Amino acid sequence: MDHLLVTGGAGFIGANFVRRVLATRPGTRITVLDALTYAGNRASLGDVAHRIRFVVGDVVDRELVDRLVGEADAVVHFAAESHVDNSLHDPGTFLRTNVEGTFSVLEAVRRHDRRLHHVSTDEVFGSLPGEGGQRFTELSRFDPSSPYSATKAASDLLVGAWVRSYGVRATISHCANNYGPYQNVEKFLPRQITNVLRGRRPRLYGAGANVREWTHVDDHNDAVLLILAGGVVGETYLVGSGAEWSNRDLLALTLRILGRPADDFDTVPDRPGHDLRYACDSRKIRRELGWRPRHPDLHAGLAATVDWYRRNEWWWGPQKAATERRYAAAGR
Ligand code: NAD
Ligand code: TDX
Repeated sequence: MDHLLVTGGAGFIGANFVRRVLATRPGTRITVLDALTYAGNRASLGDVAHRIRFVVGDVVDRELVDRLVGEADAVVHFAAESHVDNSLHDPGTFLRTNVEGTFSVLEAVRRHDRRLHHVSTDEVFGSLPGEGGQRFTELSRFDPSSPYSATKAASDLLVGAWVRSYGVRATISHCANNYGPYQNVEKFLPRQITNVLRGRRPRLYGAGANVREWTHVDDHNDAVLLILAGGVVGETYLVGSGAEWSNRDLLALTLRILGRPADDFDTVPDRPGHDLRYACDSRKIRRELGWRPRHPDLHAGLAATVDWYRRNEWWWGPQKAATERRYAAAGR
């Protein structure tokens, strides 16, 4: 894996992935392919820009993807439209990038016989009941609720079919909610943190009873690297820290870290089709590849993340007003 092609490398998880590879495997060459949509930010790689090749381009562009894949040894495919709320208003963009974009990557890795890791989400499995402690496993059936998760599920099915029909060497991971630096301010934690830093009240959807499993972005990326190095072609791996929090409780913790009273937030109308609970059974990747979260303590990880947003308003400030205008238009 001397030369990695990282699609979506200017996004939240992709940029952290690039940084992690540069820090832990300094000999690796990296090409980032990113369309620099509203979610892509070149500044997330600003201080390491001289150590990578950055190609601004669309993952749906078959010719471009074919050339870049041919030049690399392996591909890590992060590029996607990633926000559920946006998918409710503009599903077409999600179909194009998430489905057609994955098709374009698959055709290129098929032609050049390159190793592919496809980054997916636990949202493809739909919602778990609030009670009973059930978890998604590698055998759970797809039951997506949103246009976002339906297009991710479609892309996963394409990957599986290309493995079986064409012998493409691909693996898939499904991770739960990530947190950490460089996450777009549209997402739950950065939105609430930056609201408080800007003197606005956080916004909780509905009663805040929805439960998410929070995994530090570096732990997710460690899992991706382990799968690339030792994962079995054709297999899928679920990744999750085990840290389950209701949105209400996580918001209370965030407010505490920020020194604000626990009730200093507004509730807003709930998200349509809002999945109640996600949780991954990650015993397979722990057992087979030795993955362990290095940031199991959400409180410590969240405090470090809050600190990062405090120190890096230059990074998130320019996105904030436009994001909140979009939320205001949707009544949230
Ligand atoms: P993000 O929205 O922060 O970043 C996505 C990146 O993809 C951006 O840099 C954007 O410019 C780029 N992109 C979008 N459309 C493109 C196109 N047509 N061509 C090329 N580049 C394009 O997303 P993220 O949170 O970093 O998520 C990365 C991947 O991980 C996604 O596939 C997502 O489904 C998956 N995932 C995310 C989470 C999470 O909690 N954020 C959890 C599990 C899985
Ligand atoms: O302002 C908010 N208030 C609120 O209560 C926002 C933005 C969200 N929420 C709720 C909705 C969810 O229950 O917080 C929870 C987390 O919301 P998001 O950050 O939008 O994440 P989610 O919908 O759970 O999806 C995330 O995890 C899985 C990522 O965005 C996906 O890309 C990933 O696949």
